[in-house]
Amino acid sequence: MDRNLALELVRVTETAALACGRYMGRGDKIAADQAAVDGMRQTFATIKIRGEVVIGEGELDEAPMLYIGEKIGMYNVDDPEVDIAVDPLEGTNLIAKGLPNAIAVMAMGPKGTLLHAPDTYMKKIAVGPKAKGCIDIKDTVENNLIRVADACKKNIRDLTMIIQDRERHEDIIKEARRLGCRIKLFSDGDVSAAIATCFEDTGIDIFMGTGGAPEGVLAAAAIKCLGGDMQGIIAPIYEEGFERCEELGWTEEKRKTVLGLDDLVSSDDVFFAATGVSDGEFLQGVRYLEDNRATTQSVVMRGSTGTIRFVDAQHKLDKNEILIDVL
Ligand code: VTB
Ligand code: MG
Ligand code: MG
Repeated sequence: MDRNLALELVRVTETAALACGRYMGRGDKIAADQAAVDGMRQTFATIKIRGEVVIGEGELDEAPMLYIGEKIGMYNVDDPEVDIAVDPLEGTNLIAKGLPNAIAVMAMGPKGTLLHAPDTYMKKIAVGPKAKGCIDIKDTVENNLIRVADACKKNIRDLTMIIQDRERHEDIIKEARRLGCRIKLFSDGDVSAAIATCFEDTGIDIFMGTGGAPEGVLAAAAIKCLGGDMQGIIAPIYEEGFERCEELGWTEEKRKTVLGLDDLVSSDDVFFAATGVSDGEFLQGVRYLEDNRATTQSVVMRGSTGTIRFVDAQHKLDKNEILIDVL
């Protein structure tokens, strides 16, 4: 895939972020999400790809745009065939309440390389490059923390775990506390939490817990580019999740499989892009300025070369056709 697609993808997440950033703190997560979807979809239409959404906003009947199976891009015969994973607004509750870490996010890989994860939950563990090869999702919290601490040349009490504040994580949290590990609880948004393990200045060493399976594939794309490590297990919680799994062929037997980084994202030639909507662990949120301007901060990554770019942009909202339309 052409390396210059990286900049095209930044435009996609920037537009989504600019569109939904307006909804910060307004208590309307549905309107915020819709704005992000509209912004993202319009920008996709300008990109030279033959894309198929494999991780999207849902099935066609529940999501009219960016639904799973939707064909997106300019679709010229010479354009590369790609899998697309999107979450136009990851953290709809966060933006509705004006809380940190909401992002607009997407990943792209050659056709057939992004896991078609069912729309249910995934048990996950992730670490940064230093602890690559040291995680085992089937092993105890204690053994994982011992190995990660070792790899990071730290004591467990110097490690920081990030984990979503949910009752389902009670056992992990209890165990991490018993071992003296520092813990950062977050309310929503586990894509940015998982990726934060790979940026040293976040101070976060390990991510554990059960969150969205689609979010797991998005995080894996970034972690692959950043040289970190991740494992997942498809783990429905509610009845409907179990039903969805059966429908999609994720039988009880298949759900026992430990999905490694290469199962989640099978090609190195993967792209990942995210733009901050609210301020977060590694991205600043959207700012709206005087004179119809706004700023965004994004990160774009390319797996094949391992290049990570942070892109600070200033946008003139009344000069860009798509922005005029979605804002
Ligand atoms: C997860 C997580 C997401 O919502 O899907 C979570 O991956 C849902 O968990 O990042 P609950 O059902 O316990 O709320 C997010 O946090 C935000 O979409
Ligand atoms: Mg979403
Ligand atoms: Mg989400």
